[in-house]
Amino acid sequence: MSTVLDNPPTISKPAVAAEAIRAQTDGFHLVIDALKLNGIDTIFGLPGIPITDLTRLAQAEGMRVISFRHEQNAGNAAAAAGFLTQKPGICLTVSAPGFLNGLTALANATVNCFPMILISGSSEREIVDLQQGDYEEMDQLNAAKPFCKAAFRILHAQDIGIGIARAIRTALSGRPGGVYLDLPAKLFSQTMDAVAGRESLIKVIDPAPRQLPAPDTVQRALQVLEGAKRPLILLGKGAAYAQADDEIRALVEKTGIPYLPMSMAKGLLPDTHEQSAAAARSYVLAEADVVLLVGARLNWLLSHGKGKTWGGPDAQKLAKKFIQIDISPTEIDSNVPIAAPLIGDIGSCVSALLAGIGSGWKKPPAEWTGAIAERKDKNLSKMAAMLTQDVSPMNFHGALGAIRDVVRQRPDAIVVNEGANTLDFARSIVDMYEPRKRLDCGTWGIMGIGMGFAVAAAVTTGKPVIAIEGDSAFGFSGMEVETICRYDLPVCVVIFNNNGVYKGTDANPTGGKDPAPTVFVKNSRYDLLMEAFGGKGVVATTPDELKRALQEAVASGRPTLINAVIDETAGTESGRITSLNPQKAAINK
Ligand code: ADP
Ligand code: TPW
Repeated sequence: MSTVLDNPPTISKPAVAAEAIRAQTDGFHLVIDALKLNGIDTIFGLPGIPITDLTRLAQAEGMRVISFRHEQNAGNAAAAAGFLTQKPGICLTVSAPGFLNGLTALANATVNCFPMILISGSSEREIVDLQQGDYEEMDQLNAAKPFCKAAFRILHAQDIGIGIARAIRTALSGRPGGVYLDLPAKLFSQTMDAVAGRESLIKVIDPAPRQLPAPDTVQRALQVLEGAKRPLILLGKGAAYAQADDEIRALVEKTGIPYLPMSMAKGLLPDTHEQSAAAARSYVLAEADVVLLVGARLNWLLSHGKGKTWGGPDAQKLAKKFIQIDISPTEIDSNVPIAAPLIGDIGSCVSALLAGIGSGWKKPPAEWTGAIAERKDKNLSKMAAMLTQDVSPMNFHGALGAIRDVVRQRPDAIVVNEGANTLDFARSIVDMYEPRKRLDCGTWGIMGIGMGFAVAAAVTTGKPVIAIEGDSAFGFSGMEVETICRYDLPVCVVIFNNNGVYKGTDANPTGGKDPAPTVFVKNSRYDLLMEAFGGKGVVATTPDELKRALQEAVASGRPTLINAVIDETAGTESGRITSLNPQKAAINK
């Protein structure tokens, strides 16, 4: 427990006898102590009035304070740290504009079910509420509410313990998500008796309590699974978050059921596992008769559980049945009827299924697993030929083939991935071998997570990070290469430089001087950006150059940026979601 006396003010003469001073604490120290008491040791943020001293004191008190160049990146780092550690990631910002910059990340964390707390300083409530024009005036509490699980404000130093406890419990319990915590400037300088202050803090007991599924729901799920002729297990990022890695692996292997990982669930079992159906994705989604969803929502990423992807417009008539494990009961039936909901935490639900399965489980028919294996083999050998293409400028396959080889050599490395084509191709080409090693644009398909996620991955794990970035995607958070250099993080950014958003080939239809809206400066030297801050910059024009530069970067652990020159005609508009583009759809009609 620290007190203001740990950082003693200048004591005026005549000197006051030490014993006569009743130790006091203040809002600054109480916030730091409350976080530390709950095992939170890192703050991602950006200093300024009124939280500058909070960042200084947090560092002085032994916390890791990672200071960013833009709050959205600090917020994304907090979200990724939350996903990786099961502790709410903390993002600390100044009022109004700083808060708003962080809010996108808070909303994104909530949408992705990552636990995070956005803590923002705020201006004088009396002035804000009367709209009298304070410095950085804004009603932040109400602005935050629609974008997170809950928003709280602390007005009194003695409530800091309660406020932080409520924020932590809300972020972590049930479906994890974002919480906003509003700390008015005046709170920080409030003082109180140090002993009373210490006693006011709360160590949150069991913030994410296990939630056991009801036994009858387990039986129902097992019955549905037993009746399957063509079963499939679908693992989502909820399964990765839950850290029930052994149980999930046991469920897959004991049942012998083929499985499909969503992008951030890759590596829960190694992508090279013989039961992985990833290389036969379209086939298994269309043909499976029973699908067990583990921490995955039937949202747009899974075509809402219906339509062509799932076997045609008559999917319902095909009597496809879903079993869904989720902590959130209202997720059930959100898109299609769920035959067997299993509500609880993934660890408990999967353990209950395993207990019910016992040892005499009948493996799925060989007809089903054989048909999958056949398609897999065909697709994998087709892919293998594409991955070894050695053309210059590179295409996506050639470049990703090189990265795939390096990740195979360093399965402990964390891959961060964003872009359109760069995301879609990397997701299917770069195999992952360990749980929670892949972080990407997630549920929103948001651009801008790259450098924030990369910093968080490096800071929380100390492992090498490989950020595979479209050139457009990188631009959203690119200034954080300075942050990566400043903290000397083992991050290698690989930019797939094809001169624009999606591709680099568009022309201005009027023939005017302005470039087309999707086009960037041709042949940009992103590598020099990294060199500007003391990191290493490399230009790679062939898969071999890329592979060697990446191997070197990972081995050195030094900040590196590889400018991978990609053919500007490669890829497609919007990657794999061209169908969602209204203009294109209209033209194609
Ligand atoms: P993906 O995008 O990989 O398909 P989603 O983000 O759509 O995954 O789904 C994750 C789901 O996992 C959410 O519905 C969330 O409620 C659920 N979830 C998160 N953590 C847990 C947990 N510990 N136990 C059970 N369900 C969880
Ligand atoms: C916050 C829209 C989706 S993908 C993308 C944009 C701008 C960039 C695609 O180009 P990139 O990738 O990164 O060069 P590639 O591999 O195809 O060459 N603003 C936000 N989020 C999204 N998703 C967009 C805009 C978008």
